[in-house]
Amino acid sequence: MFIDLRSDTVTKPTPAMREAMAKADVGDDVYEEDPTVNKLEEYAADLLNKEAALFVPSGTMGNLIAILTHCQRGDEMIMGNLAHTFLYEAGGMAALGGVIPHTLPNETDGSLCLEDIQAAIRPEDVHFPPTRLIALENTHNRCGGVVLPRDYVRKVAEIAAQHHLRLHLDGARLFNAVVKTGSTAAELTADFDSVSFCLSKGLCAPVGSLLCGIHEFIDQARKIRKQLGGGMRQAGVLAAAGLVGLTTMIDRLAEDHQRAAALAAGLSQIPGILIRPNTPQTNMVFLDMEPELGISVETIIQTLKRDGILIGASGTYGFRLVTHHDIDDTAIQKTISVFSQVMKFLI
Ligand code: TLP
Repeated sequence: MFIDLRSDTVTKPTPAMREAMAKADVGDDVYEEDPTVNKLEEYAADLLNKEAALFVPSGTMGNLIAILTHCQRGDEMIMGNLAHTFLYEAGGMAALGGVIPHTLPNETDGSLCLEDIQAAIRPEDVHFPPTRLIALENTHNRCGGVVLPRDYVRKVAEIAAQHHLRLHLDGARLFNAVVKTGSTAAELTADFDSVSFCLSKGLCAPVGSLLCGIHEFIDQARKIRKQLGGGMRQAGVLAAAGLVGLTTMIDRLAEDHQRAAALAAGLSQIPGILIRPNTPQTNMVFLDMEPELGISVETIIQTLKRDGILIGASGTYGFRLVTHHDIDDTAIQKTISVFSQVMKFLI
């Protein structure tokens, strides 16, 4: 059995989820007749204090549907150069929506400089694509699983409102931000026109995300989900697991955060290893090797794998280790000790 720290996406459904899946009431969700999906959507909308929600197969599809719903072909959206939607969603916004990503450099805290945002908004001019949307991410994955400050979000929302732009949140790990800050999901998402969040990461459900917003937005989003082939039929078996995740697994994320802190503390003692500044805040540990060691990331990944530990690469000299439900204290201690031996051996 591997200690799999590559991502929290690797979590398996819990016994309670499997039981709920087996017992789920189902119907045809394209007809909006799946009672369990309807229950999940209502629960999610209430939790975020939004009018409505839509169950979608993945975080990637949630973000894509949001973009396609807010934007027309040729529109521009403002986002971070380290945003998941820009880096890791296969360019869906451009490939399928003809939407142009206008990227701005992400600061280390996951934010975009407010002046940069102001400057990126296009004035009305025949030469320019219209700016339609700003997208933020919370927690911010590539910036280290960091939490976006609420007062910052408020300021971005003010800019968006001044310019009649829509504001979308990729909240794949929104509940990690909830647990970290002690704010409610509704508070953290109040300023956004649309929010997507994932059930299949730290919350352990096998599949699915929710896209939330006003009724009119969700009605259009439902049509676009159908266009993309994301209309599911007896999806209640999946929604049932999602409901278990949302009702019982949120508080538990605090354990992942504690273990990430313990992991970072242990790894920081290893010569040649540098934990990225201001991290970990939630369940992700990002670290770099001192470049002068001349050790390749792949060598470390393969050596650790031989010892039963899976981690991911991040950049030329770096790694990402993500804690989750299947990582206990013993796994943390073993990872620190094996990593330390491997580094000693290679230096
Ligand atoms: N992120 C995955 C990989 O794609 C990198 C991971 O292992 O972290 N938004 C954010 C912020 C994400 O981190 C992810 C998944 C998604 C969206 C997409 O979710 P899925 O995988 O459900 O399409």
